[in-house]
Parts: sequence; C-alpha cells; structure tokens
Amino acid sequence: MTLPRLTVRWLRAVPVTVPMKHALGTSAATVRTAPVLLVDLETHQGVTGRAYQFCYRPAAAPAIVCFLDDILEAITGAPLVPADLWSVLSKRYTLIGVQGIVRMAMALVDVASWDALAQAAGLPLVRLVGGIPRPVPAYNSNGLGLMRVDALADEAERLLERGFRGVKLRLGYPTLEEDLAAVRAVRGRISDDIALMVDYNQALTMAEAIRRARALDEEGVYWIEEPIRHDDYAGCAQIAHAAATPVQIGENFSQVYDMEKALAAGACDYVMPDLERIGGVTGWQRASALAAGAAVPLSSHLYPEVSAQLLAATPTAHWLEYVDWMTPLLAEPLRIVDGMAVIPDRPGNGLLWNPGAVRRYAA
Ligand code: SMN
Ligand code: MG
Repeated sequence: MTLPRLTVRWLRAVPVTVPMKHALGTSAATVRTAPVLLVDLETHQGVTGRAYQFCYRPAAAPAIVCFLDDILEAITGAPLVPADLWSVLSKRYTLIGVQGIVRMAMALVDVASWDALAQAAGLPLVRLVGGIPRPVPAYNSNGLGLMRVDALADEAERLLERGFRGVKLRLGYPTLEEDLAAVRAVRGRISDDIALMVDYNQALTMAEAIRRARALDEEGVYWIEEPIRHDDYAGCAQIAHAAATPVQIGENFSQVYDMEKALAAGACDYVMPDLERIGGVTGWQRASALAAGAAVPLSSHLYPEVSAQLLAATPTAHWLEYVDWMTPLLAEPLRIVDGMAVIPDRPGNGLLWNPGAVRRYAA
C-alpha cells in the first residue's frame, strides 16, 4: 500500500444544533439539544477528511472556530502527518495550554486528518490503526437521566430495543434512598444479564461516595462512573478500594498524561477516554497502549462512530458508549445490530454529512 502525500489546504467548520430524542439529565446539567461543530479538512490532493465535536455549550462553537482559524494559519500546506501536527500545535499552544477549546480544535484537526489518510489509503480507519472491521459491543447511553423514578423502567426497556446488552443510568439524586429507588426500578425491569452502568458526573463528596458505592454493591451495578471530582485520583482510589463494584473514570482525562497519573494512583478499575479530550485518534492510540500495558479495560465516551473504529483495534476494548445525537446529521448513521455497533466497510472514519439536515439545523 502506498499512501499518497496529502497536504492541508483548508478547514471548514459548520455549527449546528440538533434536538436530542431523549433529554439527558445529569447531576451537573440537563442537555436537551446537542450543539455540534462539523469540520471538513480539505487537502490539496482533493481528499476531504471529516470530524465533529460535541460542544457541551453552544458558546463553545464560535470559540473553537477561532482556534481552527489560528491552526490553519500554522499548518496550511503542511503534510498531513497527525503525530507531527499534534507536536507542532502542542508547541504553538504551550503557553495557553492544550486544554478546553484549544484541545477541541486540535482534536478536530487530528480526527479529520486520520479520516483523510484512511480515505486516501482506501481503507476503513480501523484498518489504518491495526484492526479489522468487527462488531463492537455497545451500551445505550441515551436517556435514563435524573428524572421521575417511576418513568425510568419503561424508558430502560425502550432503550434495550435494538438488542443492547447494557444501559447507563444517571445518579446523584439528593439522597441515597432515591439513588437506590432509581437503580431498583431499572434493575427490576431489565434482565439480570444486562449490564447497568451508573454515572454520578462528579456529584458526591468523598464520604458520601463511599457510603453510596457500598450500598450499590448490593444492587447489581456494572460500574460506578465519576462518583467524585474527576481529577481527585487519590479519592477515586479510596472509593475503588472500599467498594466491590468497579469504578469507571476517564471522560475527563486530558491527553494520555492524565490517564497515566490515574492508573499510577490506582484511581479506577476501568477507563473510558473521550476521543477529543484524549487527543484525537493520535491520543487514543497512546491511551490504548497504556491500557494494554496495565491490562485495564477501556471503553469510549460519546463520539460512537469514530470510537467504534478505534475500539476494534484496542487490545483491552470493553464497551462502546452509544448515543444517537448525530443520527439526523449523518448520511449513514452508525448501525446497531444485536447490540453491537457495525463498522462500515468503506474508506475513512465513517462520517458523511447529510446536507439537508446540516442546512436545517444550522446554528
Ligand atoms: C456525559 C457527559 C457529558 C455530556 C453527556 C454525557 C456523561 C457520559 O458523563 O458519560 O455519557
Ligand atoms: Mg460520564
């Protein structure tokens, strides 16, 4: 296989706001619409790489666009070599810091670069990073937010419809008793072999986390996610030690360095890097190697389309987090068959915009 040399010509970014089918009530905020930035990276050779970013807040989109302009100034005409671009941009942003909006813009460029390279090679991204397209086990992470407990069981049942073998419930109600009622409502409805993950989104104090985690040990919970502040690795380690239920963290790891610190602290049983925060496809590969070395199961956070390609080449791959937010915007949305994500057998990372929807949801 010979890879043509690709060079950066242009970055185009389109902000959109997509309504979500299921509102997501987390302990930190309720999300009802998804602000997303769609990015095309054009090369001089005619190949266009694509990436998107879930922006969390609509205000982030124009700020990311500013940094994409700043990046373009630095890399126009540069060869599309993702690891080199990451290094060059890391240096450019040393003083402001590779974090937040800056890192979002960098990850967009990295993910789009890998897409362009995979397209140019005529291979699905998974092949370029050393794997082959294969079904990836997914849990359904839509819905099941903090809501009226008596509505949870019906929603859980609906979310299992496409054969999912797992669902995620958001916790962090005012009292432990309400958390237990929510877990029991869902656990009581779904069969025993369905994984029930719970996510606190950093809501608890240390003492309360230990109390609630121990109580959840009796309830058939698959993992407890982000019980306390995401970067309190010593605290997470205490919870992981006190509770039998595995502790899951990682969506807030900023590049592989945070993951390294978390693993060294014994902060968690499982990790779930976010494709953007970990540093795009380039950062993911570093995280994947680190997890393999430590034999720690690695799941994904959001971004299921591209994460599926990467999990299929990750030695300790665990679960894909499935959310359907991008479905209206994609010409070929990620398919779920029997609870498994299907990696499309075509060149690139699988992202292809649906132009009508992009116009309709333009922000
Ligand atoms: C989450 C965080 C931020 C936005 C959406 C969802 C959540 C998850 O922590 O793990 O899915
Ligand atoms: Mg989470």
